[in-house]
Amino acid sequence: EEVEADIKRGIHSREFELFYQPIIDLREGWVAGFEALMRWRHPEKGTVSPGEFIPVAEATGQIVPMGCWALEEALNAQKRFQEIVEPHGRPPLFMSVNVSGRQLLELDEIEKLGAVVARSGMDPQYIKLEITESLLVDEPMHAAVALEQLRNKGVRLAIDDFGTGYSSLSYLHLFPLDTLKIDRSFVSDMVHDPRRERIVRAISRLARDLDLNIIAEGVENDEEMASLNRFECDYVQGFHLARPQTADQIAELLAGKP
Ligand code: G
Ligand code: G
Ligand code: MN
Ligand code: NA
Repeated sequence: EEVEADIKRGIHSREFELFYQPIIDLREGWVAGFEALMRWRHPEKGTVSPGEFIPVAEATGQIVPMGCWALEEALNAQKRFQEIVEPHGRPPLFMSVNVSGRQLLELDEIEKLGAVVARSGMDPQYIKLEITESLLVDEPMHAAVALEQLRNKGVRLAIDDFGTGYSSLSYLHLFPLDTLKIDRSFVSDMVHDPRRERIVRAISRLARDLDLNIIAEGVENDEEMASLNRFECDYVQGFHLARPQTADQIAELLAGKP
């Protein structure tokens, strides 16, 4: 269809780009890592957000090669960023990359992701792959096998948008997860809605009891930061801390205050 052909053209014209949003260690106050977020610099439409093209790319299967490209590109950026902070004695920065369920349908697609990791030369323990909760809920048995396969490459796995699917609580123990990302719908406005705040607190406790790292998404103000501090949340991500930015902008930021 039309969008499919436009995506194909965009890939050939190198219009897709990754932005990187800093993820902050709440206790230390420093940048601990990044989430890579795809953008499409369209010649006529301007910057197109992933919400518009990822669903199409998933339906057509184009997300499979795009996802491989994104992983490779993000790991290059991670290497660049690490080289900036390393001389300052800082721990390695992690890189978190979104992976679509469509990329995990076949064994050799997973092997391709593994090959990209191996070729990068990066230590896989600092690479996180973000999987949406819905994938785990829709196809738990397939997902368990696919994630085990990925985990065997040494990468870490994060469950994204946690809390937005149906309850996947009964499945959590099935998956070799490292990190749980609380969806921004719970974080936003939680200081004005005690119920949302209690949900965030409960998810934080759950994550701690299951030995999972926790990242709160969509942090937009100091009040939210204070609550997340009380809940002993590990990491925060949101416009209040930093917006998604180009690799060049991140390099500048890290060089300025590493
Ligand atoms: O940056 P933005 O808020 O517009 O991103 C919206 C959503 O698009 C993200 O939450 C994420 O799930 C998805 N997304 C962004 N980049 C990628 C990517 O590289 N691969 C996949 N599969 N999804 C992505
Ligand atoms: O689906 P996923 O969680 O991967 O989406 C992350 C998206 O959330 C990114 O597209 C990013 O632009 C967006 N985002 C990041 N921080 C904030 C925030 O503080 N507020 C809002 N509204 N969106 C955010
Ligand atoms: Mn994500
Ligand atoms: Na999310």
